[in-house]
Amino acid sequence: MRIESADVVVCNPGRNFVTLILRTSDGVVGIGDATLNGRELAVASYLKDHVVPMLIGRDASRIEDTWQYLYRGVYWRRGPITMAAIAAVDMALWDIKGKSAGMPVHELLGGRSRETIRAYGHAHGRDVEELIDSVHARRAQGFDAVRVQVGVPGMGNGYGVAEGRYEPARLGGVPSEEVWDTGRYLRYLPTVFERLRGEFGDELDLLHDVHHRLTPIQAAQLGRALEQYRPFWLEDMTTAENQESFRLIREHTTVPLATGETFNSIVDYLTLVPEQLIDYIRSAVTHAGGLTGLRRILDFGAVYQIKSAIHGPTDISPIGMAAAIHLDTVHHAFGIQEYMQHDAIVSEVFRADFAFADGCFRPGAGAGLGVTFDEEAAARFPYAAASLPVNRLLDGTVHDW
Ligand code: CS2
Ligand code: MG
Repeated sequence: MRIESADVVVCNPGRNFVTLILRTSDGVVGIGDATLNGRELAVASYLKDHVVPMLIGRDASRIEDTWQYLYRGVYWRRGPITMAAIAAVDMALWDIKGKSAGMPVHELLGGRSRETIRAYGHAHGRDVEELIDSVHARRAQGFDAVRVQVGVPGMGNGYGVAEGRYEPARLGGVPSEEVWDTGRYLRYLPTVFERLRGEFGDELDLLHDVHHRLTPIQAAQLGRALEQYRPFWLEDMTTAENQESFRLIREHTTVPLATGETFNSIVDYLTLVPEQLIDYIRSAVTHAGGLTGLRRILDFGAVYQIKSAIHGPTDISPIGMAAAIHLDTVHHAFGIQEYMQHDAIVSEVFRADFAFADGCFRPGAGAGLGVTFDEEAAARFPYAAASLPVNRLLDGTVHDW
């Protein structure tokens, strides 16, 4: 079975997505997600101009060889653009293999290790009252784990908080700007967790995303201050380019730590994992080289009892979500799956067969990834430039977003 042709489709049913379509000589079609928020056109070009010419004529059954061919064969390894492109090819080839075998991808990966896949939802509010209402709404959907983000008084809408639905990329080729003050945040957040525990008790798992904004010692302070509220995890407490910085956090707090949504390679974890500096691996199938790439990372983490928490924001398409759910179904070191929930309009283009109910996913039984991509519908939603915000401190210094 040879790869005969490929298309790269950038569409915007409410937000931009990048989809790779591979067509084979046997008439089997595979699809993959290559969405990289705010850099969609860069990945689309990498695929169209550099990867697709390498794929035409290749044996579609050779998933591992194709992965290595695209990873080692291109010299310039790793990075978000490259690994998102490789991820899309990998997902499409697993989709083709499943369709050819008449089996869902999770059967190809080794079969079920669990019946349900626990998910966590997103709650946010401009203030604590709005946040509490948002948590109640997630509880009503059956979530027993909820990520909580809240505006900090005097700082407008902080990270993860927006009018209506939260979509991090804002329309326009130039980023919008947000303001941040770490001191106010560190003083305020413990009062929010105090209030949430008072409202929801101890059973509900509360997650929080710091989104890279603290120094290691500030992260240690926050971890200590929140320990009494038993967070399920604190995510991206500091930027992890310097993986060793997590040593300082670990020395001071036992709060579980999650990081890695901006990581795209096993190399990004070479200090964090063996030194057990984190408890959850956050990379996405779509950003970490696909099922082939991410499974390697999860296997590495499992040696150190680190669990998966595959990234599942709205800037991962339903194809990337479906691939994540297939891997969640199989991998022994499963922790939890993020589910930010796409707007209904997205299902005009992408129709996935996985199910969500009572706070959990159940994988579909359809062959391959179990997602259909409607190219005609996609054409009704053309790309629109959108950018992630830039964050500045009160004195104007650019800060991590
Ligand atoms: C967030 C993401 O879901 C999360 O944990 O960090 O929503 C992140 O803001 C976006 O993926 C950025 O595109
Ligand atoms: Mg995050």
